[in-house]
Amino acid sequence: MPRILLGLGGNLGDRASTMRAAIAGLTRFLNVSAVSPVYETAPMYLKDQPAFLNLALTAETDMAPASLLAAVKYLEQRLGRVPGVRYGPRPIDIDILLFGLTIETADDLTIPHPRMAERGFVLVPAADVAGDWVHPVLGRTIGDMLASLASTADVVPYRDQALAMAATG
Ligand code: PH2
Ligand code: MG
Ligand code: MG
Repeated sequence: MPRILLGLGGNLGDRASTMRAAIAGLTRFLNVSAVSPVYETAPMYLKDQPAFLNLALTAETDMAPASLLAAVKYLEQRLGRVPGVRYGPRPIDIDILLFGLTIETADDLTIPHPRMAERGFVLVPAADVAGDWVHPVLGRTIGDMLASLASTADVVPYRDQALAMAATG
């Protein structure tokens, strides 16, 4: 089965319980194989908003990328996400980062995720669960991309790991 890497983030509401509910929701249609620790991260791009919680997970699925995207969008909505400004605050964001060796460029879905290589909040947790995974476009591992970041000082382990991880059992 194809292996996928997802990035989760959120900065509105009860961030840890939303993260936990998101993991639980994903396990209903994906075979989740590894969940990273949770990190508290400074907002990128739009800096004047609350701090995020971020994590990454790997899973296996037979779904097609477009079906996976639809399922993930539905889950985001169910967890309270409403349309908002780009890069702005949201209770939950679930991004498809890598999908096996798939390279896809559609209007609503680009795989690999086009901005993952510049994001500490993506690469730090992703390296915990998929450090050796080679990005099919850049030809570099996640660990290697992480090592190229200027700083990851604003990505720190969240104080209460148990809160978010309880869902994975
Ligand atoms: N998501 C964004 C924009 N900025 N910053 C952090 N720290 N974490 C995020 O998940 C995040 C962000 C848009 O998806
Ligand atoms: Mg995103
Ligand atoms: Mg998204």
